[in-house]
Amino acid sequence: MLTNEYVKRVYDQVQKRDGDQPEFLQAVYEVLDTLQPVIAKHPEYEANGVLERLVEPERVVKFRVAWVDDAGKVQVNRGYRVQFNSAIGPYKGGLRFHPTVNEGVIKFLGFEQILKNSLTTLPMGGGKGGSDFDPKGKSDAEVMRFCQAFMTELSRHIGQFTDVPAGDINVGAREIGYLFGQYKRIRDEYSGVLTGKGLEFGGSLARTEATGYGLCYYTAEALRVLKNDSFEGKTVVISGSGNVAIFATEKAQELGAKVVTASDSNGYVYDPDGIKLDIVKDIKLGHRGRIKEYAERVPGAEYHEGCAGVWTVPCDIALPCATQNEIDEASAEALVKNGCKVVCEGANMPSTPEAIAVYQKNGLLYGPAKAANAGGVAVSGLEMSQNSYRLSWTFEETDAKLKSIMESIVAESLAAAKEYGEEGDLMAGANIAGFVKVANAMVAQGIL
Ligand code: NDP
Ligand code: 2IT
Repeated sequence: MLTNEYVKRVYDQVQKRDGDQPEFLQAVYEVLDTLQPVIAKHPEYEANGVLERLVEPERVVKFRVAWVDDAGKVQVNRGYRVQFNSAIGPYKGGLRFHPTVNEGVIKFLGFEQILKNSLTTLPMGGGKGGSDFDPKGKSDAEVMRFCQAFMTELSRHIGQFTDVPAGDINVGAREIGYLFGQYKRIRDEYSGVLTGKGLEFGGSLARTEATGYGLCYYTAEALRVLKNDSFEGKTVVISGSGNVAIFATEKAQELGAKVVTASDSNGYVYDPDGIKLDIVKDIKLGHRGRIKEYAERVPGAEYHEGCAGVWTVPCDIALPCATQNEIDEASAEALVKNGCKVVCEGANMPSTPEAIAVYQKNGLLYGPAKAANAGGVAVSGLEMSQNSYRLSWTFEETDAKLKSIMESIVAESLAAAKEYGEEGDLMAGANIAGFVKVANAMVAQGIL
């Protein structure tokens, strides 16, 4: 609950200005709520207007993306880039292509990204972008023309020292390749302006795996420190079957867990013997198929329509890796009832505030997205370093750096939580640790 007068005032203002952006309000409320002890202890933040500046993006770019489909028809989409905060580095964050994208969704993602990037300890500010373009059912040529049209405008606003986009939902290696090619053509410049690039043109080893692997490194470390436990022998429910879900499944299996589910926006599969990841990869990475196909190919596996049902599958650990607000109060209660003790978030803001309240009430180990999924952007930061050095590190070297960053995020979060009287609270700790660094940089740089 918001009790601090300054925090309340800032939130009221956000509500007045952005009342039509529910996801953004949700992200801001959670952060402001947990920052209250910090604000009370540091009057310099109010004196320097840090919070009212933090919740207002430095710049929002919104643009028309016109392209021609395979039938020769003109299509028009909306493009966005929210350059939220550059206090500790160039704007950095992914691009999402999905029909649900609007300004409020991009703003919630950009706001979360500020604190997430700060937690990685790498010099990256916060940004996010995307479009309401839906790549489902589009040909490669259509996706390419869309990406070229999108980058033609975006290229005016980004650059290796100003703003470095990457992937997110429906933006993977294919899209990053087309976007990179168009940037290079327009600017006549070969630079690390995007991360998640192909290995042949400046990409980093382990970036593809980074978010999913990082999520498991974070979860394993939190389990070790807080519960003296591990993934070994645990049953894990994972939602989604995209980039994050696939590599979270791979690492959880490697760490000795049995992952029993995979899902997409249509439904979920349950495999009591453990998900065969080569089949999921063949379906999703091989031919962009639907997860339903898994149950047609694997004897003993079941397919269920409706993606929310995945949270009714009994498990020890749940790793939501699909999208925002995918776990509501009822799903959280189903998880608890069936014995789940740990929820760590691969997706951005996958739990509603009511779901988080259920985790807290029942003493679950809860690892919030901005900490638990920071591995993707962390290795993006490492990709930027390698591009600057004009060299590339081995998979092992990059993966070891990722693991150590994820472990340090757990430690930093717990230390911050303890300092402000919230011992063991990974959510408050992540928000506080991420915020303090950004806030101090904002104060030091003057009123901007
Ligand atoms: P992908 O596009 O690779 O996969 C997304 C998966 O989530 C698909 O299985 C998709 O199903 C499912 N999904 C998407 N939207 C919905 C929806 N509205 N309801 C139900 N299921 C849905 O994306 P990523 O794996 O990269 O991203 C997954 C999550 O992780 C997102 O929240 C993203 O913001 C977050 N994230 C990603 C990072 C990265 O490096 N890629 C880094 C940090 C966080 P379908 O195919 O049916 O749409
Ligand atoms: O939400 C995220 O952190 C991402 N989609 C990755 C961003 C990045 O710049 O790698």
